Amino acid sequence: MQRKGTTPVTLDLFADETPQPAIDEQIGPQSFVFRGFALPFVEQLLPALEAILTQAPFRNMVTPGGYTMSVALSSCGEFGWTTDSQGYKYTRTDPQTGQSWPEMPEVFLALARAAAEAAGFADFIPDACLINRYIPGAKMSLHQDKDERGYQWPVVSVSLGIPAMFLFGGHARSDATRRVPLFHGDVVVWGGEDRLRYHGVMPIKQAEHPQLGEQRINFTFRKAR
Ligand code: MD6
Ligand code: FE
Repeated sequence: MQRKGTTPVTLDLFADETPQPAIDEQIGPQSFVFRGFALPFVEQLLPALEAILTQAPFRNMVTPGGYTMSVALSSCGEFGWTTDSQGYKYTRTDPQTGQSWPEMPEVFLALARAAAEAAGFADFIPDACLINRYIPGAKMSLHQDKDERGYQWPVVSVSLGIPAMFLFGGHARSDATRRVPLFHGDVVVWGGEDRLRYHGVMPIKQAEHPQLGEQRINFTFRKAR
């Protein structure tokens, strides 16, 4: 599927980076990578993110298995995703402060809605946005996003900052994975029959982004309830 207004491949001969593939990809029957889709929103996303983080700072949570995640997490929206020794769950309040999670900014909603629509899921209204910070070396093991109450809505994942190699697998952990490089501004949407596919992120390589420095920020929007 080619989105209207898709950027053609351009080679900037003056850029010192390897040119990034600017081509949208379909990575499953109901899964898409939209290159640079978030770029028009970035100028508004970053200050909104800063405001969220003053209320709900990044923290490294502990999984039920007792392992401290290398990815630091925060959340905004009606529900936030947390993990502790008891398990994974969505909560209305931040366990660290006892306060409600910060409200989801309009620009976050607008971006998630537009990306879901481009993937064929009209009228997506996420009630949870998980915010992840990856520093070089951080990774996310293969997993399914399955703590939501239903799976009729997609997951919308926005990448900002330094690049990552996203792994997109099948319905069994042992299924082959496809490697999808993700760059600043890219958005991945998976839903419908692909909603429960295993996915993960390979260890982040050392790099520096002009706006975000040595980090990758990822937003994943879901409908938790
Ligand atoms: C990504 N993140 O960072 C994809 N899932 O590109 C995830 O799949 C994810 O970062 C659950 C919890 C945190 C995550
Ligand atoms: Fe996930």
